[in-house]
Amino acid sequence: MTEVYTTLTVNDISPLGEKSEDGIPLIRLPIKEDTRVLKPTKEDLTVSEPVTPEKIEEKLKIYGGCFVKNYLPEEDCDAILNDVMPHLDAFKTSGDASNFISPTTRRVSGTCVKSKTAAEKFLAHPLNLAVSDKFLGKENLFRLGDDQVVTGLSRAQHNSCITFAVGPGSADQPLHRDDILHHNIRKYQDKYEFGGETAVGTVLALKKTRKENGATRFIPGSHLWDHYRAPKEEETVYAEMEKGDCFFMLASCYHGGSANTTKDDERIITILFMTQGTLRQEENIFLGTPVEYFKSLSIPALAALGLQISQPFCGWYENEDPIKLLLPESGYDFSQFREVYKVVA
Ligand SMILES: O=C(O)CCC(=O)C(=O)O
Ligand SMILES: [Fe+2]
Repeated sequence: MTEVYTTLTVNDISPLGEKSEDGIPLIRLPIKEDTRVLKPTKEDLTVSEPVTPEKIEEKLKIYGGCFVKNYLPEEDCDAILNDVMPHLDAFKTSGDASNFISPTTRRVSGTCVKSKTAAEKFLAHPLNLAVSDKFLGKENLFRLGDDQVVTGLSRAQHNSCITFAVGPGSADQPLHRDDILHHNIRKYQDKYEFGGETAVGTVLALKKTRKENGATRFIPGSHLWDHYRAPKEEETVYAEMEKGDCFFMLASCYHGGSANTTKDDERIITILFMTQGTLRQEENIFLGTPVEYFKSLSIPALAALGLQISQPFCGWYENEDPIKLLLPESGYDFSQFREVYKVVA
């Protein structure tokens, strides 16, 4: 293995104080030898039956992404589609000035508060909860006084859930990492290390997705790259899926929506991201959502939305865990601390 640096940070990017011919300021990036390219087959990337969180975890550690066939039944996909369709139809866009979202792409944010099926079946899917907790959950020990130790459990929580309808004529989205929103600066890794991931995504195909209609493309193994390596188109693999299949992806993995070169085949997917329970959520889904909606949800869905406290002290409302206040009849009790230990000298 070529020797690589592991200690550089974003501060090692130096502005040169000069501009290009078109007036854009120039910077210098550190150059590093990392030419690793993975070329897995579709089969390598697909989790075998019976699907377990451990099998998904294994693939994500190696490739940064993996497929789960028949993740949700067709009727759940149809129910989500039905719930978001009026919002999609009402969507007006002129695109994104930075070419990140094509003007021919319609999108609905807050899918988990616009579709109860999305919240209960997609967000609270046991595989999503288990896998996101594995990569994003935390459980640590903290001192109270001189001889007590408590534990605090911080589960993964909803970050964003957006339905995209990528229309014919949409262009390739630039390859990117979705953890840029948390300013996550990745270091080179030989082998996947837990602790540095800030988000885990699942892309659900609400219709068949294929290269021609703009399937998400991603770079297997790019979750192990440092902050400086540039993603190249020739390194990508297309996440082609049947309706109801899903693609798990670490946010540190390079990916992007692709060009839809068809005449009339809109690609419709819902992308859910989970984040750490101690980080700021990308979407503010609480503003504008009637409290009755939250009261109608199950405990697992509320917890996954971020309405369960992250032990010990993150996210409470009026000194209580929000779920206790939303569902007072449920007998729910999730205390501020998890367990108390006495220190053995
Ligand atoms: O359209 C897709 O498949 C991916 C979209 C995406 O990665 C994003 O908007 O961040
Ligand atoms: Fe993305």
